[in-house]
Order: sequence, then structure tokens, then C-alpha cells
Amino acid sequence: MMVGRNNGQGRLIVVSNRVALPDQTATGGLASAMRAALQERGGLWFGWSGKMARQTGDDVHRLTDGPVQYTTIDLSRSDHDDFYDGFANRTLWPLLHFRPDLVDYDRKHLAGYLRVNNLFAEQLMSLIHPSDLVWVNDYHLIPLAAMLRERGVRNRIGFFLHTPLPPASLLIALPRHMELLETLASYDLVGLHTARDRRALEEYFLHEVGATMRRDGRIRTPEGRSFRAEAFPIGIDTPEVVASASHANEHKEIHDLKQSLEGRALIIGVDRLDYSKGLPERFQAYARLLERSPQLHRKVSFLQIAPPSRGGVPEYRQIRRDLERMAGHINGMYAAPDWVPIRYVNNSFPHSLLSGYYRSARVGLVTPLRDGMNLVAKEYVASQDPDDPGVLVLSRFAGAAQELAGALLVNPADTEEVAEALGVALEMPLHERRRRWRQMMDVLEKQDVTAWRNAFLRRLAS
Ligand code: GDG
Repeated sequence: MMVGRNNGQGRLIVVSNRVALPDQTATGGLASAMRAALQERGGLWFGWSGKMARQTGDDVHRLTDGPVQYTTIDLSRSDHDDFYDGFANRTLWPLLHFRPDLVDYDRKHLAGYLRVNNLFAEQLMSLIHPSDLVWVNDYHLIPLAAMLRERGVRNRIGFFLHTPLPPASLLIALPRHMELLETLASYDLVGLHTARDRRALEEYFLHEVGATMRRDGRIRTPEGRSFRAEAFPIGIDTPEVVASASHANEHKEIHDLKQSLEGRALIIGVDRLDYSKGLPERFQAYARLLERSPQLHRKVSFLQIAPPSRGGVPEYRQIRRDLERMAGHINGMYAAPDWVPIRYVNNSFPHSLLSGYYRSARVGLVTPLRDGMNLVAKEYVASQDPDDPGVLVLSRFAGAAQELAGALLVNPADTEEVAEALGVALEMPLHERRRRWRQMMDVLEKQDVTAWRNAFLRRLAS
């Protein structure tokens, strides 16, 4: 029997590809948001364990932590390869990030994706109680609601897409796109980061699926299913980031970084090593800055933290090689015996340190080619010292650009423009830095991750 602090409402069932177990430090804002929602309401988090088994579903792991249960399943090697490395990350990820040139479509991968979604549905069936709210996350699990409905599940089911959604003209490049995307109509609520993403979904359903818009704003398919699509821009745990950054000086690592800078201005980038993050273009822009501003030599340092991800996908291995070459090249061109222009670090760091690194940097450089939201941009801002805040240089193609008007917005493909913005950021007077920072903090304080999950769940339950 589940006993949750749910005030008479049903439990919350969160479903995502990966689950952040209670003994693991939650690495992203998302993991902590889900955990907090589950703690509050009581419920269950279901997903892949991150482990391989001989056969998918052979091993089911269960863990209870107060009002929250965790159930994870292992995947077989071939299911993992077809579902995760295959259809999710070689087909859907590039498509959703406006890169049809990188879309690698293979029927075998699609079959694996559907197989794993079916297995998830099968396992979930027996775990869902009639009054539960179900919240499915991200592009790995698009058809899950349809598969649950086929099995008779009638609960409220919501879906949140953490990536951008490109316009219909691009979505139709995916072979058999309709079979997959139409299943979104099996959800009661589809959440996206921005109004632009929501419009793209609407356009796809109206023009490709032949759906109509009901007066109450719900999208109705020719088969008669209707659902709501809305923008819920995700936030960060602002009070937590602020607190963590203000204690940053207690960490030896932060002290060491500052000492190593010897008064130089720090530019920081923190991204998963992913081609959507615009890292080669960012390196080029920094090289351009050094080329056009000799007075900055030895006066500035660029720290790029880039923990590798998805090493099973060839493009990710390629970008890693490209960046190593570029960092070596730029350092070779400009370094002096006592100065390294780029510090390129392939490690990940705990949030307590990241916030200190952000706070030590005069400029946050966040230049994805496309990004659903980009939490790093928000974390950078929230980590600043209110008396002496740094400047955010932000790609217009990150969802965060819709909210953070105080950033210097750039087109990441225009290396000249990014180099110029870096120059402006490095010289920006204190009063302007404060004004811009305050503007952005107002947004981050109001629309934090708690507001985000409450808005989504309230809408789903209503
Ligand atoms: C997807 C969407 C959307 C990064 N490096 C380290 C580390 N991180 C943390 C950051 C941040 C998170 O990971 C990354 O979030 P982003 O939003 O920047 O990017 P994605 O991973 O691509 O996230 C994105 C997001 O989902 C949420 O909806 O915003 O658009 O692509 O919190 O701090 N964390 C640790 N060490 C690191 O070195 N611990």
C-alpha cells in the first residue's frame, strides 16, 4: 500500500528513460524537480536502470524511499542499441535539433524503439492505480501513452518534451513520421518549453494529421481524440543555486581556480559534449576574439567543461575528436609559456562546484545551435554575485533566450558576432551588468523549477 502525502489525490507516476535513484546525486535540474514532485505527492518513478541484462525486463529493481518508490528495468544489449543509441539518439535527437543531415533512419532501430516502449507499457500496466497521474518525459517515450491506452489505461497521462520541436516541414523528413507523432494525441497534455515549439506541434497536427482546433484550445484528431498542447518553460531550483553559489568560496577547488587565473577574466562554458551545443563554433568565436583583440592576450581565459555523452553514437565520437584538435590548435597559436587560452575539460563536476565556477566567471558563454531550454544559462545567472555579476552571452536558438532578455543574444553560427559580444561582455560597466542581471533574476525567481512542475501537474490534473 502506498502511503503518500497526496492530500487525497492520486499518486504521481513519473516515467523517463533514466531514473535518478535516491543514492545518486541528481545531476540535472530535471532529476531534482521530479524527485521533489514525487516526495510531495507520493508516487513512483519508472525507467531504465542504466544496466544491461540478457533479456529486457528480466531484472526489475525496486527501491522505496519514504513516499517514493523507484522501479527500474535492465535492457538487453540489442534493445539498448536499437532504442537508445539507435532510434532515440541517431534519428529523433538530430531531427528534433533541426539536423536532418544527421538523421540516420533504420527500420531495425525503429522496431527496437517500439519494442522497448511496449515493454515499458507492459511493466507499467501493473503498477498504475486508477487515480494516479502519469507524467512521461522526453523523446525516448513518445508512443508510450498510446501503448498504455491500448492496454486499457484511462488515467490522465501527460508528456513533456525536453527538446525543441522543429516545424512540420522538417518533421515530415522522418520516414513514417505520422505513425509516431500522431500517438502524441493519446496524452491528455503535451508540454513543450516555448510558444514556438507549441506552434510547431499545432501546425504539424493541423496540416499533416488533419486535426482541428477546438474552441477550448484542444487539438482534435480526425479519429476523435483530443489533447492540449502548452508551453511550460522549465526553470532551475533558483534558491538552491543561489545558496550553493554563495558558499562556493568554501571549496578548495574554487579557490584554486581563482588563484590560477591570476586576475584574468574568465569565460565559462558548461555543456554535455553534444553537436547541438555549438562547441566548434564557440571555439572558433573565441579564436576570433583573440585574433582581433591582441590586448586581451594573457588577460582572458576560456574554461570549457564538456563531459562526454552518448559515446555509442559515431557523431559524438567525431565531435570529441574535432574539439580536441581545435583546442590544441588554438592553444598552439596563442598560448604563452605562462598562459593557456583554452582550458578544455572533459569531466563532470558536482553542482556545488559548478555554481562556484559559474560565479568565478565574468562571462557565461552558452551558444547551442538549438536547445530546448538550456539550464546552464539559467544556472550561470543565478550563481552570480549580485554586487558584481557577470554577463551571459546566449544563443537566440536556446529556449532560454525567450525569457532571458538581459543576455547578449547572438547567432552562434556568426562567429564574428559572438566574438564581438564577448568583447562587449568583457568590457561591460558594472551598472549595466547589474541592470541586466536583475532583469534575468526576476524571471528566474518567479519561474523556477517548482513553479514549472506545479504548473504542469495542475494543468494535467484539471
Ligand atoms: C535537456 C535539453 C533542457 C552539466 N555539466 C555538468 C552538469 N551539468 C548539468 C547542468 C544542467 C544540466 O546538466 C544540463 O542541462 P541543459 O539544459 O543545459 O542541457 P541538456 O542536458 O541537453 O538537457 C535542454 C533540459 O533537458 C531540461 O529540460 O533545458 O534543452 O537538451 O543542470 O548543470 N552537472 C554536473 N556536472 C557537470 O559537469 N553535476
